[in-house]
Amino acid sequence: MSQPYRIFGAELSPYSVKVRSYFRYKGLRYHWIIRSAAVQEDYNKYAKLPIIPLVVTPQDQGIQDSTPIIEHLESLYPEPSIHPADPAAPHPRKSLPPLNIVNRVGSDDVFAPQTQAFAERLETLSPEGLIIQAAPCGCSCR
Ligand SMILES: N[C@@H](CCC(=O)N[C@@H](CS)C(=O)NCC(=O)O)C(=O)O
Repeated sequence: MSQPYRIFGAELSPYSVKVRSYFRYKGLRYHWIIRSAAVQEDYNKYAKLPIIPLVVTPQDQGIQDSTPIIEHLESLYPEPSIHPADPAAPHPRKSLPPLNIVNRVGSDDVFAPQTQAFAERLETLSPEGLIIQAAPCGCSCR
């Protein structure tokens, strides 16, 4: 069996959580590594930009920028699709207005949820196509 992916990220980084949501949704094996001084040397081996998330593939390649990361993985693992079966389905934000939920990966429609814990819970549920991002994270998101 191949090595799991590695995700260098942080709990309060919305882009990191977005990518981790994707891995959970796809059922892909990964190790979640909190970026810290202790792992900086390893992080530096793969990161071209000083940002998280950083995904390291089983082939030992670093990938950055959450949307390209997800697009790359989606080309490798098309099922289950992240795209709703019915493109005309009502946008989930309409039914959950207090939260900031996007139903397509790569949207920049991201804004503060009521609480991080609630977002985490919903993220765990991860219904089809839902990617939940929590912001602001306190770090410098680009
Ligand atoms: N476009 C990037 C943005 C990534 C980004 O802004 N990451 C922030 C954390 S949310 C970051 O690493 N900022 C620099 C830092 O915290 O040192 C993506 O989608 O992955």
